[in-house]
Amino acid sequence: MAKGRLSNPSSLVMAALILLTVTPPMAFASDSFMDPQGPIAAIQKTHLLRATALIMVAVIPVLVLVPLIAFRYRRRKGGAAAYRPDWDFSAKLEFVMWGVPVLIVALLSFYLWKATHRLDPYSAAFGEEPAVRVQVVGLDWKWLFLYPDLGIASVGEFGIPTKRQVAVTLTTDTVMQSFMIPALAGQIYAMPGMTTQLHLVADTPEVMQGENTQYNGRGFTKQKFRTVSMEQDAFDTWVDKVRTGGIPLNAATYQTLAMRTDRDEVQAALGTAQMPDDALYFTLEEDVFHSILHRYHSGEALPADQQPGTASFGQEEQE
Ligand SMILES: [Cu+2]
Repeated sequence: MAKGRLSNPSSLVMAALILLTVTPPMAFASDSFMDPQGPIAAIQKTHLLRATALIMVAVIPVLVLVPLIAFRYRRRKGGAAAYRPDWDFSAKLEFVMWGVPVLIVALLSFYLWKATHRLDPYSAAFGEEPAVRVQVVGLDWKWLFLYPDLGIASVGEFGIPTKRQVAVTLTTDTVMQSFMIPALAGQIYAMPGMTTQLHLVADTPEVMQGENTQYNGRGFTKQKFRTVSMEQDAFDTWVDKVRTGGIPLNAATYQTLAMRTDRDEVQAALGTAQMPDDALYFTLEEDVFHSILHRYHSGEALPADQQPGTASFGQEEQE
């Protein structure tokens, strides 16, 4: 497009389209429930489309009738429209005007009730095999994934097997955060000292974007991760890769990890050649998740220098 022709409205539209299609690194990762990669997001999509269709039953007649009525009953000489100044009630009209919305609300409530129960993040209703357990810890500004049964942990890359239920338990070791993998399952909050749960299933091998959707400071925009669903064989290989390439997740490495750093900064501090450029691999010896959780359960306020997310725990580098 020639420079200087942007004043043309169609060029502006073109420019907007080009901006939208410019590809950031994650652009090929599925990142919307409108492109579902698992049954939960698929039900969410159906639910949205169904609700939209139902609401259109009320919206479309209004959009069509308002201009029609305005045109038909406009003031003009010799108009054909009936003039009835004493008219004040129509049973037929009242029936339609109240009946249709009542019906729509009833149908919407029914489907909402069904979807709410079917998609309960706490229930494990998808798949027969036992779930893969993953513990997720929100930090400034990354998500830590702990696989207690596999003895591994990762940051920046969330590997899951396909067609198997993944049971996620979440907490944070800093402020409240909101965990979401749009293409797989909806948003759930994580809070310090508490746990929440989410269940995920991926249908096919795919790379999906996951994120934090609750603003929490400087590194917020970088608090994203790749969710990689893999066939069971590939998943086992990935687990081995994390185990052999990982560094131990102990008090010292956790201290570095939990500082107020975005993923690139913590990568620079802890990354090794055995890890991808945008992920950290750890081996897990202790029950890190419960020691994180229990630090908030003493009944006493946590000293500031032991609280990730505070300046005295991990002073940010001044620019
Ligand atoms: Cu809470």
